[in-house]
Amino acid sequence: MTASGRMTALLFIVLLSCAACRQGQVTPSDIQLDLTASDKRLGDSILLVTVTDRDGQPVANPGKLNIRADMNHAGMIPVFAETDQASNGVYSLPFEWTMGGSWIVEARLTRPNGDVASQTFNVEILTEASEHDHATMDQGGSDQAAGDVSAVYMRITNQGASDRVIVSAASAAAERIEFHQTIVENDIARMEPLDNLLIPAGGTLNLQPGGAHIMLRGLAADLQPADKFSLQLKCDTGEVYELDISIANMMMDELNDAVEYGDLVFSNLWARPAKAGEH
Ligand SMILES: [Cu+2]
Repeated sequence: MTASGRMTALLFIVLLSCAACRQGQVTPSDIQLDLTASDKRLGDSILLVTVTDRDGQPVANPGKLNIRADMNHAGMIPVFAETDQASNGVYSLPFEWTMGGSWIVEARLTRPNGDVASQTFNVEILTEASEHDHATMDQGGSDQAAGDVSAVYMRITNQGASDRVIVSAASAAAERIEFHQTIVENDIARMEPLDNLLIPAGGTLNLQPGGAHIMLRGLAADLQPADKFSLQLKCDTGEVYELDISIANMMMDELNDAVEYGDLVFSNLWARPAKAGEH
């Protein structure tokens, strides 16, 4: 890239960076958390988390702050940070955005008395390349709202002696369902279609953020955290597996939802919350 191209790209990034927007709230009503990032480009940044009371005044001794940042869709391993050093109700944490894309950042404050206040924020880390990929993925789908996609993750273990191939998926929750693989190049994640999902004999396939996943497009209704929907996976043997998918912001430790169909064991079935588009 030429120097002027680089400048243009930088300008592009700066123009497209939007403020972190508050997403969900699980917090005692007398504590308010706010989060801003000094830099919303790939790489080093500083997260400023402000703790105020119900009158909007800084909280003097807020407690211990934990940060967990997950990528919304084409995700990677979560990034964690923690500190107990606040100055006049403001925490300042060095942080690294490891990928371009949409992030969900959870700020969790443990008060000195043990109370927990937690708040999640959406942060867009945009790059010229990720914008391009986004446009490529969405072509032909200009009628879709930005939130009109979700991804399903799960673990599938094959206890049998022969390979199994999942050839298609269907659900009343979405118009179109595709198998994707997330590819990371130059710190940018993009998705490539997969023809099918192979679970080798005696092996396990993990569908997870940053890897293979089942993509839902054209949602029939909002996918709300704590709700469930059903998904049917069709095997090359002709069998159809009926699965309950939990909707969650990020992977739970254990959902204890394992279900067996013959040699196959499905577990940790979850999907990202998302808003349905206008239909
Ligand atoms: Cu995808």
